[in-house]
Amino acid sequence: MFELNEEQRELVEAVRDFAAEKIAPHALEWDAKEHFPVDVLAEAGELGVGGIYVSEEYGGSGLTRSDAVLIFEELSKACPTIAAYISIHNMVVWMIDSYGTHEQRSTWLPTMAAMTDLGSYCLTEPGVGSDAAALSTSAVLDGDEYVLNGAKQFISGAGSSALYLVMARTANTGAKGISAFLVPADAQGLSFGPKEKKMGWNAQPTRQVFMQDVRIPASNLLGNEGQGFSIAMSGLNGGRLNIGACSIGGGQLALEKSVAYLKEREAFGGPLTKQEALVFKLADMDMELEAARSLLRRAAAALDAKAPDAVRLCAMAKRVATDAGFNAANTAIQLHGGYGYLSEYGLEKIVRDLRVHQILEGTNEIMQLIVGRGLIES
Ligand code: FAD
Ligand code: 2MC
Repeated sequence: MFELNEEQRELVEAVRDFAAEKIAPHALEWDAKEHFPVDVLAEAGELGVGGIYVSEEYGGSGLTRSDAVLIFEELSKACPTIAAYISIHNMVVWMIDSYGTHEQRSTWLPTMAAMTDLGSYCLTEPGVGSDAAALSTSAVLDGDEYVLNGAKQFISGAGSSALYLVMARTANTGAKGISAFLVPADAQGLSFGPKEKKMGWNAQPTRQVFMQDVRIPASNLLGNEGQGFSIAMSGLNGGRLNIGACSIGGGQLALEKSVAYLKEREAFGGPLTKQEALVFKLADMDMELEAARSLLRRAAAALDAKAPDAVRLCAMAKRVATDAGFNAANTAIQLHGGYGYLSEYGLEKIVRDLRVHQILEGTNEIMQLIVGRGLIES
């Protein structure tokens, strides 16, 4: 589980080269200018990261969750924001591939796997985040169409995506009354709020999504009526792993920058690496990242194997990895002194980007809730 095979090593190298050439040199500028690089995403699609675990038959790469966490760690060393958006897009395409009809899959997956069409995952609402099963966006069957009404909040990629995977209520039966729908960007009555001003994740847009009498063909229902919550949650299991991998990638880069900096920075008659207190901080960063990485790979293997404890392990890994990544990046700022606080050193961006990983795709408290419930219920 912990040693990469030959194919995985080649995959990691290809993604690392792509990220170093196409993403890393521009990451600070995209952040400052709030630029969403859709052209580079299409190039990432050519590399095969637009449908990592989508079947090859529909244009995907047919890889595993264990491969995906390697990919996201590498992408995120270049830019956690771009990596995380690619992960969200992958949640959407995986859900279509796993629960869609042949027609839905052949309509959407080839262009989405190529990332010439982008996807957004629409679960959260203005009044409902953690308690997702309480969502109120409605979908009512009218002849051979569903009519959707409601608002979604904090939707990544909104305004740029071609497809919105919307969770909406078809019955007043809690989680079991939720269904998933494929809403194309050109659907009448679909509109977007202004781009949110954020602490980080600036190289991807976050907007509200509004649906006012949006009519879509009944054939755009993904899976069955009432299956939407389960579809949404199963998409999130992999998303949580990937977001953890994005945090480890960002944290790892912060660690590497810190090692290089302490070797080079002189104070008190020698390089800062002579200060054992600082080297202990590096050691802690390394240990915590490695521990998180190991748990993440274990959780990815469990998801690949459809193991009964996969949900719980994904939740554990999400919390541990997003905390480890953020803490490493935050410590890196301290180790760089005043320079760590300057944008050009790239560390404050990592901290800003990784902070939200502790909040989204299920807050870290919700991860505790999932793990805690498992303990009490077993
Ligand atoms: P709340 O649920 O209101 O929680 C507030 C606080 O209470 C949190 O600390 C939470 O952990 C805590 N809390 C709540 N319930 C409990 C409990 N039972 N026990 C202990 N603590 C609890 N959503 C999407 O659907 N699609 C997206 O693409 C998307 N992208 C996002 C991008 C960004 C930049 C951000 C900031 C958010 C995004 N989200 C997206 C939404 C994100 O998933 C939610 O913000 C998150 O799930 C938390 O929901 P909330 O903000 O409503 O907080
Ligand atoms: N995987 C598969 N199934 C799951 C699941 C998971 N991770 N979590 C819940 N389910 C199933 C569960 O097994 C149950 O099925 P059944 O009725 O067949 O037994 C059903 O879903 C209902 O689950 P619960 O009874 O646990 O529902 P409850 O409402 O009590 O709690 C909770 C669910 C809190 C775990 C869920 O609402 C949750 O994960 N909330 C966090 C929301 C979230 O993660 N939002 C992220 C938005 S996306 C984002 O941020 C992006 C950046 C894209």
